[in-house]
Amino acid sequence: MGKEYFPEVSQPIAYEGVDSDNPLAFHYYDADRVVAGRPMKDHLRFAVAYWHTMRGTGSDPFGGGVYDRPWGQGSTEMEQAHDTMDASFEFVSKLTAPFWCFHDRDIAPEGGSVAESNANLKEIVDHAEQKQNETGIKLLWGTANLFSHPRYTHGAATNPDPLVTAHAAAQVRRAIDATIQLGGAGYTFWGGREGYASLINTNLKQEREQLAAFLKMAIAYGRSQGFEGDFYIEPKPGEPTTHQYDYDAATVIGFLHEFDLMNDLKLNIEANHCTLAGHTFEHDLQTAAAAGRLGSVDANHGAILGWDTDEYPTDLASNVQALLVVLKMGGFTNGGFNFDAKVRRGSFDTVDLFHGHISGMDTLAHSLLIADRIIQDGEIDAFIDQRYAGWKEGIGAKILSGGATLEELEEYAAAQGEAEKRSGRQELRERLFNKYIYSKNIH
Ligand code: XUL
Ligand code: CO
Repeated sequence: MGKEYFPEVSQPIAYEGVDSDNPLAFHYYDADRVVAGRPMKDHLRFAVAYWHTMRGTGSDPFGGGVYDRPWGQGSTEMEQAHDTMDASFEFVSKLTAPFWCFHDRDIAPEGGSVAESNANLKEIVDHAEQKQNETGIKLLWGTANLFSHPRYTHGAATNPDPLVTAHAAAQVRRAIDATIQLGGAGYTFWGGREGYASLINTNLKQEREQLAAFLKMAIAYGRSQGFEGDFYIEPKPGEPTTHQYDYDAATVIGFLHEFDLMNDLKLNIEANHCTLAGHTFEHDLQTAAAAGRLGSVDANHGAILGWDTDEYPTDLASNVQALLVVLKMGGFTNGGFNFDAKVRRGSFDTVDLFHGHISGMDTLAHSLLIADRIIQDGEIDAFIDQRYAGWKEGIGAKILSGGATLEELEEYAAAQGEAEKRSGRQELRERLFNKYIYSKNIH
């Protein structure tokens, strides 16, 4: 074995149960424990995001990097890239997460030409493939960074200059190749700078057409190369552009319908993006799942700062609702929970990367247990079911099936008289939901 980057964790993180006081142990995540018919690890399919975990510097809008990572000390960028890959697989192995995720430019530096960038990427992907084989860690999804390079300032697929779009296409082609070589279960498109700041200088109609054409090209390429995994699109309302074309789950579903892409892409829903859009995490998850298009999740949390702070998920109530959606759709196919999360600027130590991930994994494992109990108890579902009982038969069923008319409904309303006012019992439901979180002692 080469250099050890995380000597503070000598053994893989183990499950020790809720009574453990060991911070470097799981208190809820017990990978092989069977819940709702499958092991926890297969429900949750945890992935570590290379960009935040390995390449995060602690920079924020008010100051540059503050971490001195031991894997960033090599004398050339390629040497650093190789060291970072080794460090990453050591981290993910010790964390016992089964998957990782990356952008092309996280793992290998951009070169001075398309050919050099491609060669850098290929060299590091070969290294990653060897590490995957050694450790058994798999790739949840790959993606291309189409937002950091200055050429992408006005967008990639939606740039006014098709030469910029061609550079983006070159990157996506090779990122898909890399994903295929690494056996990736998915490939993600996040909008990056696909949006605009002002309509005064923007052709909105055409930019959306450009984006659709680009996605179609990329999907056709992936399938022609034998990629059988899922393609995801990840909604986000703003940041970096003021108006992103992939604002939220509902907007993306409309876009997919408009451009006949509904069968080609699923959604990768990120918690902090939902809250930035003015929704809850569970709202966007339910919206995607209702359309049959929930593919994967970027797990994180955004507090009150008002930007995409990518904190580790710790909000049990919200994540229980997330797990309810995932369990009720029958679990992920190719997706999973990718920690698109980072340690705070002041969390300087490499051990903080473990604390963040362990915290997130335990939150989601605990949420899984609670969601499973809620489904088994059936009380919450029974209440909702009862609330909509009128739609199961008679006039309700007729409306839903498309068999009713306005004239017929007018007649029905006139004959029945006024509808009864029925309480939605929100306050009671909230209290009963909280019992699952706080007082039923589920572990
Ligand atoms: C940005 C974001 C990305 C995507 C992948 O907010 O979430 O990291 O997940 O490009
Ligand atoms: Co994300």
